[in-house]
Amino acid sequence: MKNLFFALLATFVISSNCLAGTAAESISVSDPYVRAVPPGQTVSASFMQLKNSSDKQHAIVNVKSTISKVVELHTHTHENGMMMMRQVEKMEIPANGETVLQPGGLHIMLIGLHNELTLDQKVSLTLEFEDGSSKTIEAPVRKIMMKGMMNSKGMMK
Ligand SMILES: [Cu+2]
Repeated sequence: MKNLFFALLATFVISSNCLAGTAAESISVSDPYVRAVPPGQTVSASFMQLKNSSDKQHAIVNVKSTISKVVELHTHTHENGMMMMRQVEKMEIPANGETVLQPGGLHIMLIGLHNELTLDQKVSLTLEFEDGSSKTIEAPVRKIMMKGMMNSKGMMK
């Protein structure tokens, strides 16, 4: 009950804009998942939707996880007709806006997986924000169709 009271109070304070909350308080994460990969593949990626309920722009500046040796923030760019991945310093979430991490766009790259991923396994990811706050989420492993990334022969472009 006490927690509910504080949750309601926090919501009121943030929505009334008297006091700006931390990035972790302002950013909500929905539908996070990690892409299932074939056995032997040691690289995967995580996707999710990030919503900012504050009047201030926030950004993810780092992600930590024990699932892989390295975790990087990536985006995709088209160069000479090829889809290339590129590391980015941060992922911005605009004030009162949304940023979507999705196949073919922004993603959290998991490099050097320590173990094979199993379907529905929960992967713990800690999102670190520009103001030093952080949020830990559980992203289940899911099979995904690489929508829009296959050509007519079903090959990756
Ligand atoms: Cu990548």
